[in-house]
Amino acid sequence: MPRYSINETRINQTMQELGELGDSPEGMLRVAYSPEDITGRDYAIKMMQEAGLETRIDTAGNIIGRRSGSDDSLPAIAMGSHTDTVPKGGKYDGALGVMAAIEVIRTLEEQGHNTRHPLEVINFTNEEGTRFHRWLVGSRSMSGLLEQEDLDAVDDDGLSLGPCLADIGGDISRIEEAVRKPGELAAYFELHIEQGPYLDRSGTPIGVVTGITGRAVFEVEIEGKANHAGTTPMSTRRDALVSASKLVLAIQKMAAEQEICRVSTVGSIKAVPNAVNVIPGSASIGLEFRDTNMEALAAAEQELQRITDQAVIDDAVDIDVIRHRFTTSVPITPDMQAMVAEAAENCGFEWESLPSGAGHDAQAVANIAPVAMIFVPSLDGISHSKEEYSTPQDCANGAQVLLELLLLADDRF
Ligand code: HGY
Ligand code: MN
Ligand code: MN
Repeated sequence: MPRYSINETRINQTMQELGELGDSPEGMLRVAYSPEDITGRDYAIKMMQEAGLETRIDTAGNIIGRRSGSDDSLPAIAMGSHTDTVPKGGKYDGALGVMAAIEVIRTLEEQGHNTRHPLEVINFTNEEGTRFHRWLVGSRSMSGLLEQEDLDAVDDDGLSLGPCLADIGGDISRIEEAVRKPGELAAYFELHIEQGPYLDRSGTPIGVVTGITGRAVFEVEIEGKANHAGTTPMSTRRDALVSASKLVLAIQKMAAEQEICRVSTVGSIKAVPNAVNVIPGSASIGLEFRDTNMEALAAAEQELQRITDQAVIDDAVDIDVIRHRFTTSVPITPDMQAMVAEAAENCGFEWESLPSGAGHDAQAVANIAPVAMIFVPSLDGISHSKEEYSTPQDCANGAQVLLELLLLADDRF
């Protein structure tokens, strides 16, 4: 039996309320640093303060709510996730981890339970990385993993990160002040929807995450020759979009058929001048590879270079491969996995172990603290879409296990 019970109605009410902020008929629009993102951030701050947390925003824009423990000389145990979404995303990705962490604090307050460790609820900024093609920006800032390219990044409209950070209370000129050293946090726990099909298919309510995937992001820019669509003979064309399209299929085959890495995705494609009567003079594709094995990602990068070199010869185009970012995969240690499993069992839930195909803030925080992740099912495995859904019961189950995990860690660390 769990020591305390979270309030199922309340956690689902806060999920409902947060889900209305930045919502649209096409899905959630809380893209990092946008006005919609700010509405979600303001709501999270309000909920943290109502739970009695002392809130602050660090120079990277991360929102941190803190609750004293009986021994404040101990490092804090942190829980959290992110409230920013992908464009037209879902209501549960990230949001559940932040709202559940707040629900845990509210339950401890109601029960008058004072933990030994101070506790922190963290809402990390820009986990998704849509706007500047750099993800986990808040959690990497806190974990000392930010790179110069992150600071120099500009969005598709040429806007830089600095002013966006200022909009949400951060300060790029002092961003290094957000860094926390190993030892400052005793542990970090993240509840998250699975975003894949396995728990939903098996009917298992709780996932014990064994590791978080690595990821390699690239942009490929192709230069051909713009020309008249009606008068240019097929044999003399240097069509950048045809070349890009062949690369799209070859990149999909790298995972689907050659099994070089677990998954490969081309998520964006652009043609210039994007006019039906002009042969595209240039084109670009945005792509990513994922695998828990970093050697597989290295092999995927090699194959990408090979097929683009071949395209230069076959299609008489010029090609530039831009390497945006490699994120290292992170194993969850066996003892942290065992503690999540024990928390699930104490709550009376079946659980199963599985890796995360999605990236998470926990994989950055692992650089400075022990981490563990709890998954709950995603209906039909759908995520990063307005169809994303987890049942109220699954949301409550996850929050319940998060509370139990926190109490186990407070006793033992
Ligand atoms: O893209 C991901 O894996 C995560 O949802 N940001
Ligand atoms: Mn997420
Ligand atoms: Mn996501």
